[in-house]
Amino acid sequence: MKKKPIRLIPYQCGCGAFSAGAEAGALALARSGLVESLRGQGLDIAWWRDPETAEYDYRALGLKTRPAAASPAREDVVYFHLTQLAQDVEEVVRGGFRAVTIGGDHSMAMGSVAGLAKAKNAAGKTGLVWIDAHPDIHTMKTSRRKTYHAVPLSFLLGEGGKKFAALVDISPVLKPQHIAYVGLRSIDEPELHQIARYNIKTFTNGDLDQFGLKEALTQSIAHISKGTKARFLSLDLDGIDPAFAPGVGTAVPGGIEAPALLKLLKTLGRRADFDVIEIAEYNPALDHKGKTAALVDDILAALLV
Ligand SMILES: [Mn+2]
Repeated sequence: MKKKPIRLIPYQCGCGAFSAGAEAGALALARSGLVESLRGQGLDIAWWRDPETAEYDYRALGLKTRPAAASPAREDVVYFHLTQLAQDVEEVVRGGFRAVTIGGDHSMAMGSVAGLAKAKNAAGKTGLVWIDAHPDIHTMKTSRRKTYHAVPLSFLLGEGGKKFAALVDISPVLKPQHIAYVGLRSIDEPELHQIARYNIKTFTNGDLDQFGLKEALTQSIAHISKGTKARFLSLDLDGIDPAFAPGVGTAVPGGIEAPALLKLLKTLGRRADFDVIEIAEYNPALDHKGKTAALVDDILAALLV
């Protein structure tokens, strides 16, 4: 089977997180030679938007400083980038490419998943594997710091209100039975309630210890493939243990071991043939000598080469 060419889409927004830093992720990966490395491994791959010149965080709206958390200006920045990301993913997928979205805080999933659903005419028929320490299923009411990277799943399930629905054009984007969580280990009380209410397939880190990562990923991919016509993998780097991925804003000890994950992405991940692969929450300022950047390179090589 001929491999689809790949286009990388940057999400240079960190305003969905309480602390700044993730907005610099795509640019740092571009400068560390991600595309050149993957091309060297035989892939047809290029940036859809060059991170060097693409719209950057709050500066995209002409602001001089980062707007305060929970302010209307903060929402404007996030929605600006989400709109662009949703359009980019839709265009890239419609163009016959595989899309890889590079963040950026995890609010990005609201735009990227919506973009895929639109491109494939798959609202309510898009499957999502979500590898993360956090379920990101707060609402703006329950998120303690009112951050957009805490709410993407709720928004995609139809709890984003009129403004978000207008932004993505389709709502709800996802059905709860088409989602699988892998690697959760920091779940807030209101999120536990959401997961139970929606009955979302979940493998916590404790479950991974019990069943093994291979079984969890096998079941997750099968689960999200049932009754869907598009498949999305969203990988928050904090799902991986901070020993392997230190460059994240909200590190939680005890995560997935990178070597085991890479091995399974090469087999199960490749076979799953995800339409869009998302790498979220890379924070280069917190990285240790490019360790996390090198891991991103390895993850994409495992899935794509
Ligand atoms: Mn996340």
